[in-house]
Amino acid sequence: MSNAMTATQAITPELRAWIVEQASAGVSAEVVFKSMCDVGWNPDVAENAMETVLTEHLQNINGANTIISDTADAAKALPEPALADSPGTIMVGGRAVTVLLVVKHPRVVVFGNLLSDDECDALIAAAEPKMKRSLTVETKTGGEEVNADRTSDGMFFQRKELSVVAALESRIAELLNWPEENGEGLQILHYGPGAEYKPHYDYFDPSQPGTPTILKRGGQRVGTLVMYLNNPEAGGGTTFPDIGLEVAPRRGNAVFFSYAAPNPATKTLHGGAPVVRGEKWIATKWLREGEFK
Ligand code: PD2
Ligand code: ZN
Repeated sequence: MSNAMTATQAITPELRAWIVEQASAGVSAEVVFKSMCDVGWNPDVAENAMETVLTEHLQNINGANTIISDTADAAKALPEPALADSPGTIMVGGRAVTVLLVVKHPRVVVFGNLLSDDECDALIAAAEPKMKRSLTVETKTGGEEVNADRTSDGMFFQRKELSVVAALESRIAELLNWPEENGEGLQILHYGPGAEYKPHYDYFDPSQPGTPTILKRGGQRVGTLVMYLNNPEAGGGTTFPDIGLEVAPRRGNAVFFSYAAPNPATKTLHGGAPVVRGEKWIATKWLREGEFK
C-alpha cells in the first residue's frame, strides 16, 4: 500500500467504529469488504483497514473477543440454489424450474415455473376465506401490529397444512438446499388496487428490544422466497431499490433473495410496488438459520 493511498483513504474514527459495529453484528468480513469497495474504498486499503481495526479491537477488549473474530471470518451457510454451472433449468421433484435472473450482490435469483397454475389456484382458494389485514412484527415487544406500510390482507398456513402446501415446501427445500424445518409457515398475501408493501428488510433488526424473543424460534431469517400466484394487470412488482431492480409478478414465478447478516450492507431492501390495476396474490416462504418450531 502506498503512502499516497494511506493519505487519501485514512482510517477515520467513524470508519473504525463502523467496522467494529459490523463485525459485532455478525456481518461477514466479505460483506463488510464489499460494502467498503462499493462506496469507493481501494480494495487493498479496505482489507488493510479491516485487519488493522479488528486486530486492535481484539487487543483492546477482553474475553469475548474470539467470538467477534470467529463471526467476522466464518462463511455462514445460506440457502442457495445450485447455480455453479449456470443452468437454464433446475429439476426439482420432477419439475423443470427455470432460472430467469441471477444477481450476485445482493443475492437475488428469479425462477420461472416453480408452481403450476393449479397449485397457484389451490393456494388462493384455500387462503381466501381466512384472509385478515396483514400484521407486521411489532419490534418493541416481538408481537404483531397493523402497519400502514403494508396495505395487504394475509394469512399463514402451518407447515404441511395441506397437501399442496407440503408439496411446495419440499420443492422449495430441494431448490434452495435448505431444510424444510427451517422454514416458517407459508404466508399468503393479497393486494387490491393501490395496496403495497413499502421497502423493508425481512431480517429482524438486532437493535430492537423485541428481537431476542422472535429469535427464539429458529434464529434469524436468512432468506426469502416470494412466489407469485396470479398476474396483476399492472403494477405490483417486487422492487430492490438499492440496485434499481423490479421483478415482474407472473403466475408460477418466484424471486429468492438471501442475507448473511441482519444488516443493510446486504442490500436486500425490497418492497411490493403498488398494484395499479387488478389484484396481486403471493405466497412468501421465509427461511430461518435454524429449525422453526
Ligand atoms: O409482495 C411483494 O412483492 C413483497 C415485497 C416485499 C413481499 C414481501 N416483501 C414479503 O412478503 O416479505
Ligand atoms: Zn419482505
